[in-house]
Amino acid sequence: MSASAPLPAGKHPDLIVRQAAPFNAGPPLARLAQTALTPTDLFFVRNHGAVPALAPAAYQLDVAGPGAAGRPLTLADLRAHCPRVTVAATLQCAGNRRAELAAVRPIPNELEWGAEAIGHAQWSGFRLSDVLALAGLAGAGLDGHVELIGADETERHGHRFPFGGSVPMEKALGAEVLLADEMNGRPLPAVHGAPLRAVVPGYIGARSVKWLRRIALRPTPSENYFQARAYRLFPPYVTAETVDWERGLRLGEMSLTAVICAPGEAAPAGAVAVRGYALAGGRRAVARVDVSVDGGQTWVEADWLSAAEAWSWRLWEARWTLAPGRYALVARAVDTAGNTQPAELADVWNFKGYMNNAWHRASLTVQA
Ligand SMILES: Nc1nc2c(c(=O)[nH]1)N[C@H]1C(S)=C(S)[C@@H](COP(=O)(O)O)O[C@H]1N2
Ligand SMILES: [Mo]
Repeated sequence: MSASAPLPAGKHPDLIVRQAAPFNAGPPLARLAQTALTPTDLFFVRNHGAVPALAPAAYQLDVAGPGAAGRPLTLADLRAHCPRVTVAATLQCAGNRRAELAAVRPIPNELEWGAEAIGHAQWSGFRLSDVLALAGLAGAGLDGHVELIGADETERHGHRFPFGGSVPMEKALGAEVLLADEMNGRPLPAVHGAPLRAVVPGYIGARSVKWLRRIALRPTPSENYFQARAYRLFPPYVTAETVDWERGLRLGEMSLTAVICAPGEAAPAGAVAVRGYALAGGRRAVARVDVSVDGGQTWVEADWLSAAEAWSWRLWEARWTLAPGRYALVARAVDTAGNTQPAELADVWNFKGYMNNAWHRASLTVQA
């Protein structure tokens, strides 16, 4: 890292920096697969603008909607009136694994993440449903959307505006959806959205809006650029030149994925352990991970290294005794609904580079 772009407070020097300013970085893959809970200093950071300086004592959250009290909420209000809850949840950027797609066909102007834009943490704070009730919005029903707007600003096409998005009301009222002020048992770090961020388990990371400034109930999804335009999924045959933005699928729940994290490019001959993570979208869970060392001709079922829990990835491991040579590793998951992943990158390629969940491949050289 250059002296002009220092590492944000509390972040690990081993992070792979994809962009220095705004700061975007994630951990080396081998480190990701080591612990079910990702240490905060290694947890990936995805920022669209500069980190806003928000003093906790002066912090105010605006809440708007039919019947809203109108008065902004302070952290003291939340702490006094909403029960504190803790949820372990995996956060994944919709752009995770974009580099593999960009190798198939270029994806200009987007961060080329490897498979490190994911992490699993314990988030503690207040249920969004309790905060809405505190603001006088308990009777809003299940229709509509909850808009979440941050305090950071970014620039697109000559306009400056805050990062934001929305979540369907039915999801927003789920007991797992939090406004968090703590991460892994410590105060939320500034780069991760202090003093208060949304955590929307099962959804793409972009909906977990950081530095939350405003919540609004709306009949339709947010008009914010990052909901209305970005984070839409297009088929491989649509390009930046031919796109009709309204036709793109608005991303919400994540898709099923599995990634090989270790042992890396080389290993000594003998016992070799292949490790990685797997994640199912929404409320679904991963049922099985298949791993191959011969490019998908033969498969073995991986063992679990972590428990099956709602909203959580699962770490897995498969072991072989391997002679010296080159091996083509492949991993794919199956979820509890029997869904599995597409084999080919070309089938999931899209010009924004989102939601790559093709079979994950890695090559391994076993040395004598
Ligand atoms: N206000 C704000 N919230 C945001 C972002 C942002 O740039 N600004 N990035 C989003 C995206 S795209 C992701 S993937 C997650 C990343 O969260 P993290 O940086 O804590 O890992 O935050 C989301 N929340
Ligand atoms: Mo993201």
